[in-house]
Amino acid sequence: MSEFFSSIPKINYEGKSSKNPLSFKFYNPEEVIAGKTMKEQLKFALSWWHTMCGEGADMFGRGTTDKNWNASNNEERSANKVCAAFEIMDKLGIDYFCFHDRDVSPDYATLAESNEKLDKAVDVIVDMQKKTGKKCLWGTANNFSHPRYMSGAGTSPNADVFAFAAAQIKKALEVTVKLGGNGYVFWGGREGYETLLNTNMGLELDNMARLMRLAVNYGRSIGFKGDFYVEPKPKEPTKHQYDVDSATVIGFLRKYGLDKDFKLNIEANHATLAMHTFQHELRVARDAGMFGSIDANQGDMLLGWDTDQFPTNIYDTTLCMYEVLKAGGFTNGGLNFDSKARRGSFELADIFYSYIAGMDAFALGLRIADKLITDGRIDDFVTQRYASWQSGIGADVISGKADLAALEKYALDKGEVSTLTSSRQEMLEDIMNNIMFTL
Ligand code: XLS
Ligand code: CA
Ligand code: CA
Repeated sequence: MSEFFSSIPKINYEGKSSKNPLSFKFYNPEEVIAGKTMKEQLKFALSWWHTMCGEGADMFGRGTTDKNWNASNNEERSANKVCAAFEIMDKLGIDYFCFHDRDVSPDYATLAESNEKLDKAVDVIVDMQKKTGKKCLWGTANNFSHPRYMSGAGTSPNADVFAFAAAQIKKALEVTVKLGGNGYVFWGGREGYETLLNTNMGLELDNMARLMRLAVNYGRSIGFKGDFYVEPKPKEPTKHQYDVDSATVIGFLRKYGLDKDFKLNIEANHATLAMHTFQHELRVARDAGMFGSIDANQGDMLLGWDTDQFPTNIYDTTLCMYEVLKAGGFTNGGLNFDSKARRGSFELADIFYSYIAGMDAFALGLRIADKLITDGRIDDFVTQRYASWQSGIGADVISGKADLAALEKYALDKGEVSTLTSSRQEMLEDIMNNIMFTL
């Protein structure tokens, strides 16, 4: 197999004092943090679309990076892409990957031909998996790029479009199972609307749930035992996307009885677009018992779109890993880099610098999150802040013993709330900084 990145060596952990840009400063795969190796805690995955396909095009200009992988036609490109992806994973020590069907192999003239060519590319992946032991984190179908999906896939007004989406999902599920994937993602790229003047919202939502139920039934029938995920996102490309945020998605899944099969795949930048913090979205999922997987990237607070930048913000990675540790860690899910190097970072070596930055940012976040938890000051503060629910009237409310009349009597007898305590936000932020910067 030819090497695509001959100037890049295997990336090793060299510790925080290293000045070698092609080394990890904080990610030490075999080091145990919070009871598991960093590799097991973080479960890093390469995303096929941005890493292997994204050439840096935006609406004002074409791509700046060549991702043709020395191929002379589409089939060869798909096969070479597999080799390049496995070389990246090998050099960075990444064990997992995730993909859309059309990242692995593009659309051809007919669905039958697309399926046939996809099978060929998947065979190359299977072969590489056998040689390397790399695993599939999740698969998905691209039900948003083809013009037929202009008004959605599962929520299209056109039943033929729904049928094509279903066919693509069936095939993507088969491929995911073949690759041993433990996850299957629904991201509702165009599942939403631009104006209610032309939209039957009730029917569209019912149909989306129908499509998901069909996917669950078929997936289970072919031996898929992993988790289905919904990835919330509020906008872009559609003005109003149905899967706005975690809370909305959880309500949807419960309404349609899909909550036993589905969990959430939370993306940092989508949280930003939904006007939430990344931690908020993770907490909502965790509290509902539906935390599944993570698309790790960051947005830009000054830009209102999905910039998919490699994560370097340590506050975000820390609070993310705090939620992951509190959720008991990943099970079927993991942490994939739904991120791309900036358009100006156009050299192939930038793929490595980007992943190193992202992996180190999450490794550092994991280290600090573990310290936040073992330090205990923040958790103790929260426990203390809610202490009034442990006994007396608080405990009576929780047990259901206190009705409205009992609460009224309690309030009348007391005359006024006796002790209000400060929320101490600034003190807690200072504790967090203290823990972060004395690591
Ligand atoms: C796009 C989404 C997409 C999903 C998978 O905004 O993040 O990349 O992760 O379809
Ligand atoms: Ca994503
Ligand atoms: Ca994204």
